[in-house]
Amino acid sequence: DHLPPTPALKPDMSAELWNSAVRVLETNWAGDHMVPSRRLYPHQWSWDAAFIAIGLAYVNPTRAWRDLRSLFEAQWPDGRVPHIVFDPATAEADYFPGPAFWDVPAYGNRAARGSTGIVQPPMHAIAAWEVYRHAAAHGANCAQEARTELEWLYPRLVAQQRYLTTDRNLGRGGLASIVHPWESGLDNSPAWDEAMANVPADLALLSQYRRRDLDVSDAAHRPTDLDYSRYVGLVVSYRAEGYADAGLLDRHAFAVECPAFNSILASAELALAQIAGELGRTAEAATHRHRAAQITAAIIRRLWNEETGTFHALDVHTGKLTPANCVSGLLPLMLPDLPADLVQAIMNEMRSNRFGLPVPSYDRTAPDFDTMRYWRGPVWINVNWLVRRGLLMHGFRDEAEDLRTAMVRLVHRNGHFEYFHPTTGEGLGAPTFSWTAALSLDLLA
Ligand code: 9WN
Repeated sequence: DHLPPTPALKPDMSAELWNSAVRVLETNWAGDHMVPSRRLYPHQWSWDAAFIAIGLAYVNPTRAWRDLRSLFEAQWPDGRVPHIVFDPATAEADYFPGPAFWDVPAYGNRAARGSTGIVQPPMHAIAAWEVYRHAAAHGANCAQEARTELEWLYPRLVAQQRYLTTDRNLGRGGLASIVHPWESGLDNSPAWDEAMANVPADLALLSQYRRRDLDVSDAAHRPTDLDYSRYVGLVVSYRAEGYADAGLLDRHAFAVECPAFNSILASAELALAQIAGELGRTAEAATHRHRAAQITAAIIRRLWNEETGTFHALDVHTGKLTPANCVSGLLPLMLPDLPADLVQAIMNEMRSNRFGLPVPSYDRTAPDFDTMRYWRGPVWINVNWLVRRGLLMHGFRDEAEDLRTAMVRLVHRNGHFEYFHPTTGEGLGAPTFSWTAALSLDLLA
């Protein structure tokens, strides 16, 4: 059940990809932060900033730190890191929903810049540790800068974890709930279909606004209007009480525990343990390791499905696991303490005709597998990068190398697209997308 060995990459291919990735990151740099894409996403996004920093570490670590700092300057007093930090130089009409729609309360983010009130997967501790590890290669000044930035970030990363593990422990089982599909970063994933069916779809509400994304991308590649009407309704619901989390379950229609989000949450604790160790905070390092073990145990207890042999999202309102087989169910492979039988089950699932490498975002055999539409089929570089991390974590070196080579070829052949057609490899979505470029650098380094 092993793939045939892949031929080595040609040096000129690697050089071309490296140079084009650097150009994308140059184009998308906006002074003190990176935009995911100039036209489609003209602000700063949370988990994008983490993936971007991982790549910038090789070519411009100062910008990697600057990007993370810009994001965390917009952190809320309760510790939440907003999923978008708005650029005041960008017009409200250039992205929907913009800052006026989110209307976050004055006690919200402290920065002069506006933000949203929701979060995204907490990739930042992982990114900070990666950038720090690579900084020394750039000389003494960069090593010094890295130390200063890591010390600045550490308490903020801890506050982010506290918010997610405490205020967002809506299901009371030790996992963080997402309260909007945008919080998963896997926006229209079939993993939310069941839970979203219980969210009122108010198309009249949506019709009061203009979907800017449809002006700048192909509608067949984007979530539907029905999806968007629910997205907007969920913001209105969370916004009504100033994005407060106390009692949220009783007044908000969507609360889900995602295996990918929570695997990243646990991995962030492990990265914090390494950061704390580096900063000489030995006792705190042990606490972070303990928390990672607790989150891992809760993921297994709450999200594992014996029958499908994979992990699924849990709808907190109904207490049911959602049936869809999505890539998010494979991401607990990132967890170093995952028991061997569960690692094996994920590997079986990944090697089956439902997935294969590079992994699509959804089960290829599902009747509603959609090769074009966003998180319902296409291949994304960031999730494949996370899968590769998991493969390396558990010693699957050949598959990790095959996946690396496949990703490099995909991007080299098709461009730094936001996502890719899962059978033809055609580029879809935004054409010069920052995390595709940034993670290409990491794959080549
Ligand atoms: C909503 C920026 C973001 C990514 C998400 C991706 C997409 C936004 C959108 O773009 O979401 O947050 O407008 O569709 O799904 O993962 O962070 O690149």
